[in-house]
Amino acid sequence: MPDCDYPTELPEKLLGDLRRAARVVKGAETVTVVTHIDADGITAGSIAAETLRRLGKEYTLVFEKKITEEAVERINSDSADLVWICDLGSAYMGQFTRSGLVVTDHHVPDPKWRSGQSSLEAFGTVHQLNPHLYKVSGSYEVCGAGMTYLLSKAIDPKNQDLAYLAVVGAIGDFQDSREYRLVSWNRIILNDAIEAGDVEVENTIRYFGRGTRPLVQFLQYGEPAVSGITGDMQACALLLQNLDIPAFDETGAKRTWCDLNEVERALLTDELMSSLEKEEDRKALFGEVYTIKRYEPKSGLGDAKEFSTTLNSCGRYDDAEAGARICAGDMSALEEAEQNRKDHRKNISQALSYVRDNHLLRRRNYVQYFFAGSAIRETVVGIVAGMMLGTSDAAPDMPILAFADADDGVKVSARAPKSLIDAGLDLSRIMSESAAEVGGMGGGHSVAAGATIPEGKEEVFLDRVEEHISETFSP
Ligand SMILES: [Mn+2]
Repeated sequence: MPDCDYPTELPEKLLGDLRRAARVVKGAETVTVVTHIDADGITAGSIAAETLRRLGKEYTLVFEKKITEEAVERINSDSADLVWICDLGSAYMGQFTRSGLVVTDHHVPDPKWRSGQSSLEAFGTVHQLNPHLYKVSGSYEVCGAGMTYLLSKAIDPKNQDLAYLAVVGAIGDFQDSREYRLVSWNRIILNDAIEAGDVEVENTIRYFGRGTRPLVQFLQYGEPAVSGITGDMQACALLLQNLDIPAFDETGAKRTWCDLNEVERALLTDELMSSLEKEEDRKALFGEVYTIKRYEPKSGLGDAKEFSTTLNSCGRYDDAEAGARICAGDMSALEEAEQNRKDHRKNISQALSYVRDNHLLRRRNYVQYFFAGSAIRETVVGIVAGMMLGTSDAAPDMPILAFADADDGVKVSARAPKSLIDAGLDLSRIMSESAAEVGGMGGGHSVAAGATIPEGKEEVFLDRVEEHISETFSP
């Protein structure tokens, strides 16, 4: 799709709103930053924290898995002059009663707040910066870290050197999965990062793990799938052999995509591209990737996708702080992250086998689902659901819902195949409405959404979800 379909400049209204919010941040002496634990949240929180550090403010950085009633209470009673919430908060605007609040988020805002507006806003102390308020998508046009960066830059243009973190956040939130590249406000932010000399755009194979995955696994686990190669380790090794591309270097170390020379890359690209029949798959396979220039490819931080995966693995294992230290350039935190990442891989593959070996996947008319109970961590159950969707056990044309025990009820993670999204399915709305109908809370994005519902309501919840889906697709 040509660039002209997306804005290449930020709207005046946003710039005005950013300037007003920037004044509030600059006017505060003490600030509490509250942010989400995923890659987008960690980069957002890091941008906010660094911005405040540069301003000489007294600040603390707090991570929340999500906004619970207790979190709302903590935010409302926080004694800091200002609470700056990143990558969270918009859905709960109506519940915040404090003055001194800035929210930089991209999730669907609380509709009541939108129409009614908080009375505090009249005094200029509550500012919500969210793309939905400007009719811009929060799924592929800008993320939480992006909104946080835009405010950071409005506070001081010198903060352009933090733009690369917003690029990492956007990639972490799959904002490139619609066009296979960053577009719209994300593109504007990307251009800032390029101009600052921090990011380079490369056109190449978009498989995960350019710098860290051994070549065989790079091919084996790549998406989109290439028939005869994907999922088949021996076929991948054989392909490399046939193309005369050594899988090991002279020292016996496994080579990665980044180790390949131009000729080797061209050969492999050509082989993969010519094996794909669908134009859409070819677009997904070959396109933009984002290189973070300050880091070595093998560090796990040299590519935006790998960087965000490192941060996500920190967050999922209750160590978002290590992620924030990495964003601040503290390389001792990388070792911790590496351990987190190993645990993460092991956990996910064990969880996936658990669901498959025990034949937990069930099918209804419109959805497939499984109950993981306490066998799978609620923080990884969504990934497992997404991976299940790609296996032969699952129906390829149905949303998948995964249930796992959580501290405050039952966590539901939902993923939908792209074909259904293109046909108009909005998981975010369905999860939010269905959850509300059984006394829970939900939301998220159109392809990936979640909810927390009271224990014992699982079946009723599934009924509600099915009703909403059938309404979407009935004429
Ligand atoms: Mn986000």
